[in-house]
Amino acid sequence: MSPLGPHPSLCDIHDLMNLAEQVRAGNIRAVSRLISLLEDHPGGREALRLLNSTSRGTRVIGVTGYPGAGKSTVVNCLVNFYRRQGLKVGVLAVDISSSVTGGALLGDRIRMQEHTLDHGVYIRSMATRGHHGGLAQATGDAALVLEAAGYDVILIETIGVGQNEVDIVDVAHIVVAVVAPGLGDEIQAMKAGLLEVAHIIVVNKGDLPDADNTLRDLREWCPNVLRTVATTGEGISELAAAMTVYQQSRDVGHIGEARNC
Ligand SMILES: Nc1nc2c(ncn2[C@@H]2O[C@H](COP(=O)(O)OP(=O)(O)O)[C@@H](O)[C@H]2O)c(=O)[nH]1
Ligand SMILES: [Mg+2]
Repeated sequence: MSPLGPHPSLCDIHDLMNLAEQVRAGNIRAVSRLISLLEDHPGGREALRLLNSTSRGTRVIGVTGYPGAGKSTVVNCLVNFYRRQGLKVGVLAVDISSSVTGGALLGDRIRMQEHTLDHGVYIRSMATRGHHGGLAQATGDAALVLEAAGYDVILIETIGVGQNEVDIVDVAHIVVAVVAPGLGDEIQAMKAGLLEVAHIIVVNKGDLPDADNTLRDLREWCPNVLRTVATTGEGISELAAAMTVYQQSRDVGHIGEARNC
């Protein structure tokens, strides 16, 4: 069977090697096939070894937060930002439970359509159902495939609502929590969970009247809090700069494993 067929035979090492070679060449169809293969067959991880990729310094950025906070809109802005820098960008949208997110994924697809003609952007949703090795593993594997295929930045959108969430900290180098203003008591609950895993907190919807209060509240407790208005792109370059600063300081060992908050 062709390596670009639905499921290359796992027994046929030549098919897998051929697929791996096409992934390394940046072939988008081959990238999709290999990610699907890894999702459906835990044994397909052998294929990851065949990728034989050395680290390219790809940045893996996790964007998490409650539904409706503006994660997808922020991700969309970051895609535009990195594309303007000429970087290849992969987006993995993790849909932990379609019953929770409802039609959000469709909305995301429509929003992301502006990128679909751009070969420098690869967008994929990772759904819970049918994943043998767990969603965190499937997402981590997909990130490895994208890195081998030459992507410079990988953005992973997850919903941070509770125990079901992907353990984004294990997959991403940097975790950005997106918060909308006016959550009140929910913010207190988030401090104990979602915000604790974040390196940077973004108060999105900075155009709403409550944004100042939320910013002030969070800044008392975490130094790395930024305001964005993702619908206009305001604050996105500052967010990208803050992520670069964070990664540089981590790379030279100033921060180590410690969270900022
Ligand atoms: N007023 C305002 N609305 C926003 C902003 N960012 C996103 N939204 C809106 O909030 C809604 C949810 O955004 P979405 O990105 O889908 O949130 P997600 O569920 O966290 O991915 C959409 O209707 C967006 O247009 C913002 O900065 N200001
Ligand atoms: Mg979304």
